Amino acid sequence: MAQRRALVTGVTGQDGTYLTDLLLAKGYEVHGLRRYAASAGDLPLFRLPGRRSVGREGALHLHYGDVGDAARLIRLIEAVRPDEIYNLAAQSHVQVSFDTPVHTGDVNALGVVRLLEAVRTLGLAGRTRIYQASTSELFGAAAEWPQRESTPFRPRSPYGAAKLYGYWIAVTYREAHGLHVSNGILFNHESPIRSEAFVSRKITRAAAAIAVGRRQVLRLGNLEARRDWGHARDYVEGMWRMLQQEGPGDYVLATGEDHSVRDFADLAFRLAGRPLVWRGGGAAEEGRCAATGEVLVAVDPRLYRPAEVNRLLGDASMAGERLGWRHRIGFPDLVREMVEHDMAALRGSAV
Ligand code: GDR
Repeated sequence: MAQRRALVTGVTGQDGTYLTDLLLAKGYEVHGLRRYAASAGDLPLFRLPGRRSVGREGALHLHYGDVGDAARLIRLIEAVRPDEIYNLAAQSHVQVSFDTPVHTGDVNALGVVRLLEAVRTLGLAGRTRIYQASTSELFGAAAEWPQRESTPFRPRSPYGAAKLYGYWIAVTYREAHGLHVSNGILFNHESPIRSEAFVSRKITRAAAAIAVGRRQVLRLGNLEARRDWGHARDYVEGMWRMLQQEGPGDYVLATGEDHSVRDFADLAFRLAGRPLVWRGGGAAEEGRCAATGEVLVAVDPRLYRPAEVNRLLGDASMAGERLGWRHRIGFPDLVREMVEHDMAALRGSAV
């Protein structure tokens, strides 16, 4: 079989990195779309712990561009003629979307239709399969747990509202123009290369820094929020499986377990050797060092969101039945891997 070609937008992000590693390891030629930034360093792929694609760097091609630029997308897709496109480019931060709603809509909503329109215009509907990065934020305030493909969407942020458009325009292009486009409705997925802008890595980095005496306090927002946290390595495997199906579809990927932000902090600090005891409640809540009583975690109400998504919990049984997908890495192993990585990095034995 001829070598398969994939185009990955958002190639420098956490998921773009894990997915590129997976695709290269499977023998794909991978084309990555990245935005130009004068200060951008090395591709995160080259620093990925446990990388499987060593020796296949020659099959990776990077292209500058942006899903905001329709002409660029058309030229690039025409040149690459990919078998598979993974649209991972996004303004991915929910809180930031409240401050940048128009930009978030431009990238997360209109970016999707620019890409789909490029594939359609180029007459590649019969050739190119597309993965659209949809999200559990579509469920937002839905009052049904666990959430599955049939749960009504009720987004609660400019991020979620923009992703809702992305979801439906993908379905529309499938039904109207016959594109093989699938939505992955992914619940939160983390890893040692997650940005600190997200609560998981913010916690593990801080727990490690506090444990080695380089920092004193971690400030968090809502400790009660509950999420279904999995590992990004498992989730990119699910993305790939969606595009190996004869027909397109929409699939939830989740672990089926939820934990609070407090649970995450509790476990991370325990693994870092500084177990916490919790005192107070709401904005006065504190996580104190069980041994010394020092305050290690404090609540900062400025980190509360204008509208919060209180609880997300997914049911991935459809992905289990149709894709043979199941998460392998559970919550304790995820948190352990992240804390161990951050402790090792701080001790100078960086991975
Ligand atoms: P989320 O992830 O919004 O679920 O979106 P994030 O880790 O940012 O927040 C999870 C929950 O933690 C609460 N929280 C804090 N969050 C951050 N970032 N920083 C804090 O200090 C903090 N304290 C408490 C939040 O209020 C929230 O309830 C992620 C993104 O990757 C999206 O792109 C993706 O679509 C979804 O996951 C699935």
